[in-house]
Amino acid sequence: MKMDKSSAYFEKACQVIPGGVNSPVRACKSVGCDPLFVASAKGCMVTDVDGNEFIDFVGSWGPMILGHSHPDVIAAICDAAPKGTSFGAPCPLEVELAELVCDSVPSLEKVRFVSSGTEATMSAARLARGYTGRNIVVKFDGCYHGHADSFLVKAGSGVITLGIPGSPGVPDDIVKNTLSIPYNNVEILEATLRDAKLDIACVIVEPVAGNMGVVVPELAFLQKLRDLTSELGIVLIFDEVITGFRLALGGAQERFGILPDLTCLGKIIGGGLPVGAYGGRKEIMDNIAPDGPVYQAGTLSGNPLAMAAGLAMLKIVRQAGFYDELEEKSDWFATRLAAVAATAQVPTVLNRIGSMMTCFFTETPVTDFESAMKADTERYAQHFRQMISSGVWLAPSQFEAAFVSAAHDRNHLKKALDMTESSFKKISES
Ligand code: KE4
Repeated sequence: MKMDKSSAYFEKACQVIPGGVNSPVRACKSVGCDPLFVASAKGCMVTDVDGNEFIDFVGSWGPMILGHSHPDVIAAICDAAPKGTSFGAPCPLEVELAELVCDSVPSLEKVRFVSSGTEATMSAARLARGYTGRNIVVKFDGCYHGHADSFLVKAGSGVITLGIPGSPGVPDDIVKNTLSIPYNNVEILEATLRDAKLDIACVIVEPVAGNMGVVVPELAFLQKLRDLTSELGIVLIFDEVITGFRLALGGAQERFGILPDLTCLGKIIGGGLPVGAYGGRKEIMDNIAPDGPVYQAGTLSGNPLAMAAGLAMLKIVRQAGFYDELEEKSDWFATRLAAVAATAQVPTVLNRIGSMMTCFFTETPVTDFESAMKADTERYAQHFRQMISSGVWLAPSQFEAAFVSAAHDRNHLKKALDMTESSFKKISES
């Protein structure tokens, strides 16, 4: 596969951008190759600067549920742009999108737009602390909520871990108020939340984990989480940056019928432009400045172009049958993917819900961070390299989700299955 131009861009990029990329996972370090530079993307296809074309299962890490460059989204951006790209003042598009988001997501009475998922989760945690007057944030091993200091905590040794810095530059006294405990473990969850020594402000959870690879929660775990946080006056935050408008119009909370106190959104709601959001009950949200004392702000929050793109995207996903069709297509694909793996005798575990899935190279069920870490990342890297060279773009990490979009048709999916079969054959022979 020709990569001259990508290589040249990467060399130049490394001179002026750390690691040559603006987000670490894009550097493809964990899959042992250099990144390809994208020239354009349309539908489910991505074209790199050397003219190579790929069937895309990354979808910009989730936003591209309609596929790339959807005509309605592009038209909305082109219509908004000549009217101005940023006002620093409220505009009608923000109200329209806020009304649509609140109408779509069951637990939302009010929503505040920001410019990334990180801003959304960071602000939601601050609001929970301000609203409860408590300090501790509980998260789960393997869940990722963006790069705000208090979330860069990795599980330390033992089962209940006081946060230890997950990155240099995050001072101990920031993370001492973050606890990371195992996902899907009801006993440890109850022991932690009932520990009277802990002044817990909130629990933040990915209602389906996407950042250790896809891990679907036991419904009893999520329900217990909801019951305990309600009983103990702890704010429950669903980080639906991935699952929002992905798993259903109302996200995981609609799919599972469990409503959080606050919800964080991102990715899909911006139609590919930088939008994040956090929202919830008026009683909590009215504590946010300027109505309340909890401060949060942003120059580009509610950006008119991003609002226009988000509105165009949401109007399409709200059309009758959108999620049924995506579910049917994703099920068709995942069923055959699992069969290909079984035939090739390559030990894999496929975790899927809706149109998000991860094929773990492991023999044991993946139900939490510990079991996810048993996956064979070398085998995944080999699979990634074989697939990219045969025109299928997967996430450059075993611990991410693959996404099916409305733009993938049966031919695209059949080609991906054929390429998977030949890749698994090579793996089983290696
Ligand atoms: P951003 O700040 O990257 O917009 O969103 C942070 C975030 C928050 N919550 C969840 C559940 C997320 O998945 C993310 C970001 N997701 C990663 C990939 N899984 C973004 C890719 C990247 O870091 O480049």
